[in-house]
Amino acid sequence: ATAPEAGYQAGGSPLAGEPMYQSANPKAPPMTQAEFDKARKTYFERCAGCHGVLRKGATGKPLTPDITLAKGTDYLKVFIAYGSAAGMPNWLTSGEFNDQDVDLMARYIQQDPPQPPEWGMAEMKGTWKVLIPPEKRPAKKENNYNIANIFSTTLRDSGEVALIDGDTKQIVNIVKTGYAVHISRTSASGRFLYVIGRDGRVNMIDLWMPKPDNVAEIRIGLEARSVDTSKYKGKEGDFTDKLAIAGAYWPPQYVIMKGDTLEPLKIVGTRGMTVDKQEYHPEPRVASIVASHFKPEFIVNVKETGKTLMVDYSNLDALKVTEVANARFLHDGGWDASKRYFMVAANQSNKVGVIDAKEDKLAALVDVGKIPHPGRGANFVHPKFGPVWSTGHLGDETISLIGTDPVKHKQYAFKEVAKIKGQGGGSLFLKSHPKSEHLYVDTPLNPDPKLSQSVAVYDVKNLDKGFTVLPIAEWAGLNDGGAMRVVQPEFNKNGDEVWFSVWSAKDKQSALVVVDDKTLKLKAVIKDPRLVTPTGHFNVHNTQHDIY
Ligand code: DHE
Repeated sequence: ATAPEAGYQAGGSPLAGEPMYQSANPKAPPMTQAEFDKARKTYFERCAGCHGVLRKGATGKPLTPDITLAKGTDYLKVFIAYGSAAGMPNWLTSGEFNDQDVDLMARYIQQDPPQPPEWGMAEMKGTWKVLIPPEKRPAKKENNYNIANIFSTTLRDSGEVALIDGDTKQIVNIVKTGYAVHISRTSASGRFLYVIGRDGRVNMIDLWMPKPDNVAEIRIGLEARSVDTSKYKGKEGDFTDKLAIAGAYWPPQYVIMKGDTLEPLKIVGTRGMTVDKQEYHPEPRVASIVASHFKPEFIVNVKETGKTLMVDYSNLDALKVTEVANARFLHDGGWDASKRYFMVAANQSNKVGVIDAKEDKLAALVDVGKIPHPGRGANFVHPKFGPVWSTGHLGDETISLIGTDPVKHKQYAFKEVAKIKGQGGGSLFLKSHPKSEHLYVDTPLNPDPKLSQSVAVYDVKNLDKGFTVLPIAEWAGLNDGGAMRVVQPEFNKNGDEVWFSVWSAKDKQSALVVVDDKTLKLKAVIKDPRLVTPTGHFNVHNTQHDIY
């Protein structure tokens, strides 16, 4: 069977379209130029997400020629065709590849990996556009929207975000962004939204405009996933809306930009040694980034080296980076309720690293279930364990609760204090809210449509009671028969309703479903032909204040 992660990779790397020089390895089976070109495209679309651009391995095994040549074509073909229990998809038997494709890919991965181009200051400046300069922007809010309750919804396959008024449920604007757009984050003031596409394009949207729209954009790399903005205000200065940061998968680097124009100021590469074996890694991708509330610092999580970088942005000319040893394959994460501890999933290590943002050190490495995937996680107060942060898992059905209060609940702090049973594996996101008594857990990558189309809800005061199932996709009332996945709970500003995406294929109807948090009843369904492949959604207020 195909592992859930394979579906998760669908969409492919934007590097597939980049020109690359491909040389033949004299020891490898021969290939024509046309075969190379076809295989390279397939590799970036299907394989690079797990095995890496340079095939050094990440969630998938390394596939460098020293390894693949020793295995040989016949051996490799079996793996590609039938997959493995460790998570390799069965490309032939699933019907995605035919026999020729399998043979082609088995020969291709014995060649030297081609390297995509670098992307430095000149390339960034070449793509940087200030569409509306700061002095021409509104001096005050020029619309009647309650902008704190606007949702920025990712329209993944149309390369846009939908800005939706959370009060009226009307679409405010559909804004053009990067390819296979990924996440939105807000500035510290809540006025600006920053959106990153998988192609490394960052868009900056001004919510004070009569019709909120792009005011600046830039490409910070050829492939990327994360963006955030400076949030520190204190004795070392007021950095509200001053800086933005984006992290790239390729080239492996992060860039700090001016918060009002996206002018790139400082680029820092992440190539280097891994945390455990201390081996050189040529493409450590930048995963989640958050802004510290304690210090003028960005917290940058580097996937393949397993390091968390505390980047002090107070003096970019004498950049101080504290390198905290964490665990490999850092991915997504969020703050605990006090916003002192950043909880980040080291997904293939089955651990959550706890970063103390006040002391700039690792507070703990907590063993959890198989492939934790929290999004930003969910915080709530447990009757016994006190404040906890929680994560679901891609690889099993459990939800892990980790105590986060080292003062009043010391014995539970930074330990997995409970494992609760969920609907099934394939969970991506879960959410609660300080005003809610519920915890919502999605399972969009579960192979059973019943589970991928519904969510589990728990009463946080009575977790032993088990969960209630909300049939979100059914409530959306979409009748065109396509595959649907229900993804990412997100609360509104008041914390009394929860939004979900019903994510259908690009050519099929999708919807957003809004649930009343008190009654767990359907409150609204938002349908519009412009809502193409909605996935993540980000409430301005909750994102601005890191409430989850
Ligand atoms: Fe994401 C967050 C990377 C696939 C929806 N995703 C993140 C973060 C990273 C990441 C590093 C953390 C960003 C941060 O906090 O700064 N995502 C990746 C991948 O590498 C991966 C596995 C494969 C890929 O090809 O991109 C991937 N992600 C997906 C999807 O298929 C999802 C479900 C749908 C989509 O829109 O593409 C998806 N990822 C999200 C969302 C968040 C996210 C909604 C933010 C969650 C939040 O609450 O903050």
